[in-house]
Amino acid sequence: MQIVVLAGGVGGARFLRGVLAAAPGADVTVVVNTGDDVTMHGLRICPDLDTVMYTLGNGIDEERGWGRRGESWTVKNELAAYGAEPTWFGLGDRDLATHLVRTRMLDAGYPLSEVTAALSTRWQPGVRLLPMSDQRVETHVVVADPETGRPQAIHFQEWWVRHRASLEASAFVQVGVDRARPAPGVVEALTGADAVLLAPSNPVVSIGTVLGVPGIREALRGTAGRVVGVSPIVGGEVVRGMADRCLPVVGVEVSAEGVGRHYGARSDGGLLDAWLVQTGDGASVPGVDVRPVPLLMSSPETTEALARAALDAAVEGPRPPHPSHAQGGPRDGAGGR
Ligand code: FO1
Repeated sequence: MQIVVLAGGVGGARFLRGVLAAAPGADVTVVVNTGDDVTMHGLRICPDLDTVMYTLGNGIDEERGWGRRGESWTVKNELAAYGAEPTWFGLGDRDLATHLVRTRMLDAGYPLSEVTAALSTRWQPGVRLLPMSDQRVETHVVVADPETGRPQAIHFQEWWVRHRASLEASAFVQVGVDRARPAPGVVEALTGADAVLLAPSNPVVSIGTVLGVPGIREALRGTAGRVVGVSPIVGGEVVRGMADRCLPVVGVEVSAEGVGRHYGARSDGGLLDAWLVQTGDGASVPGVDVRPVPLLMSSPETTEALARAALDAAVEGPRPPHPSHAQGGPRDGAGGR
């Protein structure tokens, strides 16, 4: 079975663990957001690629959800002793080796997709890890300058890490996306997939950024298989991250229904054939097979069950919309879980 997953950082990486557990023999390709990428202290950092690679390679710090387990911060502290900005971004000693190898390969002219494949040789994530593009795309956030009140754009990492998304954002701009092309293998993987899954990642700055690369949305909509999304919003709340700070900026309600309608029905120019929402989160998304399932990835078992529900939705044909589903009521027998 050919599975393609669009993913961002922490939520996407956790979901992928479930996909690998639910479909051990499948051929899984992950198309990862690179809009969070940033250059700091002269090094190119790819947070979402690294989070997926470390998580599936069993090197992630589970508590933080980013960076390496058993990390130390000697270099970070030495940089701070020099007053070398940015001091607000945590670069761990082990993590630095990844950025040093990646930066050296990029400087030597290797495209990001080849660099990622080389780094994955060590980590063996068990999936084909593809950046959404080999061209640089960076998400910048338009905020009001604290002194002058005038709009200014800051890098997503500064907004998220330095300011904890506390600055009111008026827009997200994916700098360079117009010149970006899907990385090698992305379109082919999407076109030939039996199942395309939208991980429960940030619909705006992660999934949205991937879909913004010219050619990716079209390839996804034209896929041979079914497209199944997993809501990142549970009970009107974001489980982790800052989707609740991002969705209002693009005029989307912070709810499973809001995000489902934002992605839209594939039969109506949108993306989704099916949409997994938290049991009890009534969500009506016209033209989409909405399936209430337990969404919280609180253990390997629940994560695997969620991934299996997504794959079930991908392999079963469209089910007749059942009135009880709209209210997240009990499952019917046919195809229910
Ligand atoms: N997130 C933080 O909240 N604080 C940090 O200091 C930080 C450092 C960092 C370094 C490398 C890396 O790959 C990720 C890092 N992150 C940090 C997480 C990162 O901001 C997020 O994972 C994504 O960009 C958002 O999904």
